[in-house]
Amino acid sequence: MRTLADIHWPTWHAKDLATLLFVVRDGEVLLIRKKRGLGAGKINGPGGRVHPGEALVDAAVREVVEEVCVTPHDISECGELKFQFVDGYSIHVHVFRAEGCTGQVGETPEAIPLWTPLDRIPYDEMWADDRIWLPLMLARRRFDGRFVFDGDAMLDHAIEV
Ligand code: 6OG
Repeated sequence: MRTLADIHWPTWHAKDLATLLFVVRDGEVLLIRKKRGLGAGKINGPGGRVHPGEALVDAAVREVVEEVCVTPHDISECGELKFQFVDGYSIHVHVFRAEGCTGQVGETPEAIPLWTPLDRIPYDEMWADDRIWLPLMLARRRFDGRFVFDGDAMLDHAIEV
């Protein structure tokens, strides 16, 4: 399994369901340096796995509170990302955007918060897929992306906007 065509997408089900939530405020976006879990060391948005029975948006908010200590508000879902790894792991990520948050960001055992100017997003330190869809999220364009990864390497992708 190396390409999108090797996967039967209509019946594809991810092993894990997860979220990412980006607070976008005053020309900046709230990113994190992830300290543990999948993608540790990379810069990403706050997010993580959805608990059984939990609503996606509730999971997205919970993860931001847990990882960087602020509570996002005015939230909208802006896209979906389906990742298949060649080792058999798969994860389906729902991406949200928030127009603001309350509280003050703080570092936690999971993440270092990084308020980042929108014209200085550090794509070189992020997952390879981010530069494909993150600009769409910032432009409020809905997306549905599918990706094949081998570890950190993106082997194939497609995105519908
Ligand atoms: P925890 O290990 O923290 O949940 N995630 C990805 N994010 C991006 N941008 N690209 C990827 O490409 C990703 N794969 C996973 C989703 C995993 C967190 O990592 C995100 C979750 O927020 C492969 O429980």
